[in-house]
Amino acid sequence: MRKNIVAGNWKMNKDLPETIALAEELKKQENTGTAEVIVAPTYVSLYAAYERFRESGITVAAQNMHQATSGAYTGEISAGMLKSVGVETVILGHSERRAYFAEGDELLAKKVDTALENEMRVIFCFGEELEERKGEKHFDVVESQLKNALFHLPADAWKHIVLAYEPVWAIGTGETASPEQAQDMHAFIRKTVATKYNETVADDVAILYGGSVKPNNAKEIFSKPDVDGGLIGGASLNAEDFFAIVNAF
Ligand code: G2H
Repeated sequence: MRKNIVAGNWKMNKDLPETIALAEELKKQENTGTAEVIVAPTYVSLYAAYERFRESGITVAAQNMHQATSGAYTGEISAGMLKSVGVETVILGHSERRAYFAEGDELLAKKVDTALENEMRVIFCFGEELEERKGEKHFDVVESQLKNALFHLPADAWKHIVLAYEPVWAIGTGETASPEQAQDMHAFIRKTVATKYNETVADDVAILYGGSVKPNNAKEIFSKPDVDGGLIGGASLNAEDFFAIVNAF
């Protein structure tokens, strides 16, 4: 049975002292609902966050990683390095990585493989751009993103995959997909996974929604049957706001 997950993607925000301060605030919050809570600070703050959250019920994720295990890749971070600082989950394929760092599905497929080889859990992000939605290509785009980056995986690898549908036009724009638009796409994603694999794989995979989720819209979005959680950007930088979203489950 799939679980509910609320993950905070801090993006390039919060230096080390700010990370520690926010972690202390987050630890004061009470999780009154059913959602697993994950936060993704920047690389330099991961270990400090991991230490602060130990035994708090909150776990730490990285926002990216390199596809190679080690070597001459100046400026990059490997899966093994993440594991060595207590990080077991990695966000891959975020639209900002795709847009600003030219990450495409072929590269992302390699990153997914490396993460899984290192026994990490992957939060895999994908979603269509505004023009694609306007041109009614959004279902095709999403299907091809899944196919190209994930459908080479064997069925049993899917227990380590979390999907995060993030329509690019709703990211950081204040514009949210309506709960119905989110539900329609999430149901399509689940059906696509069921067609490629089987009903069990599709039923068990958590599908998060991301894109301007806030305390005032989380409950309605999360009430949809195929929305199993959220990947939260802006609103994850404030402890009360983030937990208002966590507790929308
Ligand atoms: C989408 C989301 C978090 P925001 O990028 O991944 O950010 O909630 O600020 O739209």
